[in-house]
Amino acid sequence: MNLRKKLRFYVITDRRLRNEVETVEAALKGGATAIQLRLKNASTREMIQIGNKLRKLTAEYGALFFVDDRLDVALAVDADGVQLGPDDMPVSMARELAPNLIIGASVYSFEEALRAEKDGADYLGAGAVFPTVTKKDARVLGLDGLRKVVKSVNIPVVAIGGITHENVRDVLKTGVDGIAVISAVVGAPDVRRASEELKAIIDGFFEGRDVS
Ligand code: TZP
Ligand code: MG
Repeated sequence: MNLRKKLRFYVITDRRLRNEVETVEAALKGGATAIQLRLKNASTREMIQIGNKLRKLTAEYGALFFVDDRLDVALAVDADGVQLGPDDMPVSMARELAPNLIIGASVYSFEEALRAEKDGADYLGAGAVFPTVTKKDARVLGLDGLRKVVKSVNIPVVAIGGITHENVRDVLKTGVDGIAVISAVVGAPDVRRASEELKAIIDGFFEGRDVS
């Protein structure tokens, strides 16, 4: 499995915008290569129920499946990986408990990026690239900050935060391996179509056919 390639187009759920299962099915039809269940303030039982459904769907489409914050839920639903931020279980501990899971670290600064790589993360979710209403407390890295992170680590980097169809090419030019989005896809009137359009830009860029 080529992790860098599988991280190219990463869609994260947000029930403030749309139901998880409906979102994920449409995003997968539109070409998402990775999906993350991000569910704040839900019961563990509900996370597992939804996680099982998303695991089945992502397997059908050959996409990776990650669970945000919760190693226990990731293991319970047989996800491919878990996404851990600065307030979650430390990466090194998760690695010991779940040696076969892909571990993504959410980083909001250059220093956090270096530390997460040293701690053994498999990839970084780095952001916020641009200010975003989806996660108001996220520090803004900017394109220059993102470029610096990409240059300084050897593990794959997925950019997140305020990425849209309009600015995605600028983000890709920093050298990231993938793009993670919530609003641009989950908040779009037609999730499948928004996914297809974003996927075409991303694939076009990586295949050297960027027309902008
Ligand atoms: N982490 C950093 S920014 C962000 C997360 C979860 C929100 C991304 O959402 P959007 O709507 O694509 O800006
Ligand atoms: Mg988190």
